[in-house]
Amino acid sequence: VAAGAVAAIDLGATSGRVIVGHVGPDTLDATAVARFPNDPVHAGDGLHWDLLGLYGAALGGLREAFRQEPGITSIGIDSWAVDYGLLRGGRLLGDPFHYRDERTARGVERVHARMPHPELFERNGLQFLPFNTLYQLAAEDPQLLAIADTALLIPDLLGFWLTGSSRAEQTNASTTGLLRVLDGAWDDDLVAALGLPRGLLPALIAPGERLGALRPGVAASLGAGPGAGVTAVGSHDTASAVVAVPMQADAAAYISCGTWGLVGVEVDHLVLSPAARAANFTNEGGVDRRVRLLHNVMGLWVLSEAVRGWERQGHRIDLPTLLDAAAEVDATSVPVFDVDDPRFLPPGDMPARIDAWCEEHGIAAPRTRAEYTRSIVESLAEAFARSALEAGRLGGVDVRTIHIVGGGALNELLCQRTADRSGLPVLAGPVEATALGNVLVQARAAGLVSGSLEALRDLVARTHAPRRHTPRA
Ligand code: LRH
Repeated sequence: VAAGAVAAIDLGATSGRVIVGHVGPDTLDATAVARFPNDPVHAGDGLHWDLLGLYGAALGGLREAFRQEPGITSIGIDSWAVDYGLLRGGRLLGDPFHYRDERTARGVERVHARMPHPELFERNGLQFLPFNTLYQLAAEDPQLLAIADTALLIPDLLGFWLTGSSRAEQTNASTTGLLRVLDGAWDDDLVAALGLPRGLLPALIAPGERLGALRPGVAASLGAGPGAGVTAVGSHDTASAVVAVPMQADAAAYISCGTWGLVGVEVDHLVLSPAARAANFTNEGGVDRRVRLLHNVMGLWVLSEAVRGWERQGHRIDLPTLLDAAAEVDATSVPVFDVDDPRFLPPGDMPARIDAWCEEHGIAAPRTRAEYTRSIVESLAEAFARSALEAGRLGGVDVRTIHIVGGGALNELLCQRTADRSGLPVLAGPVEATALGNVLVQARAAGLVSGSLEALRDLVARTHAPRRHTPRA
C-alpha cells in the first residue's frame, strides 16, 4: 500500500485548523494548511459560536488542501462535544449556543426534576456536566423546539453542509446524554420522559462509514475531484485524540489536554459502578466501540482565561516567558486549589475566583502573575495525577505511565509536575493527536492502513516519539 492523503477539519474551542494528512504503512504526518481563530460572541440572548464564520474558514482551508493534494477523496470532521444547531427544512434556526453559556443551569433543574443524576447515569453512563446536550435541549425555548425538525452536533452540521446528509456520529452522540449506554442506540424512553421531540435526532453513523459525497456546488467551489466526500471519524475531538495516543491501553492512562483536560483510561467494558458515579467519571463512546472512562478536568482554560484577563488590563503576556517565570516559583509557596470547582467554568476573572476560593479555604492567595500561573499549573497537575490514578482503579487498568497529548503536551512544567505528583513517568505528545486520530480513521477506511487501534497507535509511536518526563522525588 502506498501513502495517500486525506483532509481533516479540527475545530477547537479557541482555534480551528484544516489538516492534510499523509498515511501509509510507515508514514503518518498531519500538516496544517489553514489555522483560524474561534472567537465566541456574546450576542443578545447569550454566548454563541460563530459557526458560519468557522465553516467559511474551514472551506477556505479545504480549498487549499485540494490545491496541494488534488487527489484527496476523504474529509473528516471533529470538534468539541455537546453543542448543536437546530434546523428546519435544512435551514439553521439561529447561532448555536456555547456550552459555557449560563442558560444550562435552567436545563439542569428541569431535567433533574424529572430524573436525578444517579438514574441518568444508569441509562447514559455520563458524568454530570451541566452542559451535556440533554440539559441544553431542556433549556431551549419550547416554541423553537416545536418548529425544529433536526438537531445536529457541530461536526455533523458541517458534514450536512458539505454533503447534504444529516446523521449523528456515534462518539459525539454519546456526549449528548441521550444514548443508551448499554447498546449505544438513541434512548427513546428518556427522550420522551424529558418531553423532547424524538424526531430531532438523526440516524447514527459509525466512525469509518461514508457520510456522503460533496454536494456538486461545494465540490466545484473547493476544486475537489468527483470522488470526494466526507468520512465519519471520531467526530468528538477527544475520541479522535484517544485514537492517536501512543499507549498500551492496558497499562496506561491518557490526558487529552487542551482547553479541557480529559483524564482517563480506555477499556472494553462499561464502568457503571457507584464508585465511578461518585467520582464523576464518564463512559464516553470511543472509536471501534471502546469505552473512554474519563473525567473532565477544567484544563488549560483556567490559565488561558487568566491570560486573556491580564491582556484586557493592558499587560502584554508572552506565554513561554510567563511559564518560565512560573517554573522559578517555589511550588510549596502557592495554593493548590480545586480546578474542578464550577466557579471556574464560565468566562470571567480567574485570578479573582482563585482569590475567593483561597479565602473560603483559609489559605493565602497567589500575588504575582508568575505565582498565579504556578498555582494553576500545580492545581492542574494535582487534578491530573489524582484522576489518572483513579481512572486506573475504577477501570481495572494497572496504570504505569501517563500519556499527555494535545496542546498541553507543549507545557513542560505541567507535564513534569504531573509526573512528580503521580509518581509515574509522563510521555508527552503528539501535540496534534486529535488531527492524527481523525486522519487515521479516514486512512483506515480508505485502505491506506489496516488493523485495530493497537496497530494505529503503533504507527503513531513509530512516527511521533513522545518526550519522557521522569518523576522526581
Ligand atoms: C474537549 C471537549 C470535551 C467535552 C467538552 C465540551 O474539546 O470535547 O471532551 O467535554 O469539549
